[in-house]
Amino acid sequence: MKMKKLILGLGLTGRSCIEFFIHNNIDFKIFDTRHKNMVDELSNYESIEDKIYFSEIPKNFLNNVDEVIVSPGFNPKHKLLEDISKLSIPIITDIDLFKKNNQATIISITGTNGKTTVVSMLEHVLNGCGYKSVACGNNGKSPLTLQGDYKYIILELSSYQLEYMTNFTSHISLITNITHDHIERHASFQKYLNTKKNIFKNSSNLLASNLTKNLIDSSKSIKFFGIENNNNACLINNKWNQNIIFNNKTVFLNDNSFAYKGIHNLYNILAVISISEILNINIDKCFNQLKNYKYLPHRIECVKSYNNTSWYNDSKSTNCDSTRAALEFLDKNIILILGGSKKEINYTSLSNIINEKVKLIIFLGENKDYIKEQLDTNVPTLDVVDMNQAIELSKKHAQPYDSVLLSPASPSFDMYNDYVDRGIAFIKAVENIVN
Ligand code: UMA
Repeated sequence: MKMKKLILGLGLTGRSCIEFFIHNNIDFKIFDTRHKNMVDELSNYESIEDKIYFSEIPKNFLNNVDEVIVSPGFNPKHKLLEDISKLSIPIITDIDLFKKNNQATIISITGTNGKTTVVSMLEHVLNGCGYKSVACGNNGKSPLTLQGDYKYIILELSSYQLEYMTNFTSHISLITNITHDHIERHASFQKYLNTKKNIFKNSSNLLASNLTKNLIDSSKSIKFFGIENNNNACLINNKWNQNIIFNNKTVFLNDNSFAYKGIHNLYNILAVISISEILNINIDKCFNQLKNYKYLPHRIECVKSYNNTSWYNDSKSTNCDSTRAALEFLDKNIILILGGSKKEINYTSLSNIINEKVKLIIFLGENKDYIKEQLDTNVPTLDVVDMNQAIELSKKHAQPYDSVLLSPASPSFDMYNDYVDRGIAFIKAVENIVN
């Protein structure tokens, strides 16, 4: 019997695998748990219609399968994955497929927050220093779609990807931070943590921020970077550092300086400097490149200032730690738009910072009662049904020098396709209403 590859999931990942298999003349079929009419843009696939299976698993479906490539969003508890495991059919990911066919130097990055910013900052620095590099993976650029040769491939890896990956080979692996997230997928924090730590399995250089020190086995040769509590020096592996100092808005290296956006971004900058150090890139050159880095949208992005009130889009925030980072960055008197789709999160951790910085919470999204039950604050609250109403009320309550911040600490799937869609809805509502 002629054996085939089986792709699980027809999203970005599955589609990149289809292109790869067609290009390399490898036989395959695809299964997606959704009904056909729930999957977008199928018109490109009319010629391979007979290879695509939706929702129902045909009889003897696994009989001619010799390898499975699983998409990160495919439900790990799905019966088909159980059957695949019982039959001991190897399961890999698009990342493994990519690594097998590409010889570039790999830099792998994971973490609960900051990973997309770090990979894009690093891509900016390496290209600026003359090394052709690309950031791909969880940031939305599937590695299998890359064209041409690169000196460095920067892989952003989510816990969903690390769960099924088999090839962890990397020149450098880095963890930005690990806090409570994705518990519904991984069942417990410990399991989530262990999955993240997979990134260190076969790496020549291990890096992690000092925020993870208590979580990671330091008997391994991990170099930690981060900020020291008692003075302004930033430490990288407790040694080179003295030249980098910072205040709460600016980071300095000798006579050179630039503004950074919040302590969490200082950590991101230190991550990039640490990697550059391992790659033997001159620190002044790296610093100069970081100076002209443009932050990604939907992350504490100031979209409008009107009557001395500023509106910030932080739609990327899907957990408490990223919302806390945004609240820490902004001055007091914040009107916070909070909430979205429900996931297992402990919102009590936001109570103190909300009491300190927020003057009004506007709740938007299906988890508003879940958040309210947990928050211990005296801050007034309002409920709204859509983004327009949120912006209308924020405009009504804003005084000069207040900030309005959309930082939901929740996923967006109750009302939007993803955080980008939610951020765009915020920007449009601000443009239409605030004038
Ligand atoms: N789905 C089904 N049935 C299936 C397959 C998928 O219902 O058979 C659903 C999933 O539950 C999910 C959606 O379809 O809601 C997309 O899943 P997918 O794995 O097919 O997604 P891709 O389009 O391939 O995108 C994936 C990553 N998605 C997820 O991890 C859910 C993207 O990360 C990543 O950019 C892309 O591969 C390229 O590597 C997104 C993400 O949300 C941004 N990541 C999570 C995060 O950052 O927190 C982990």
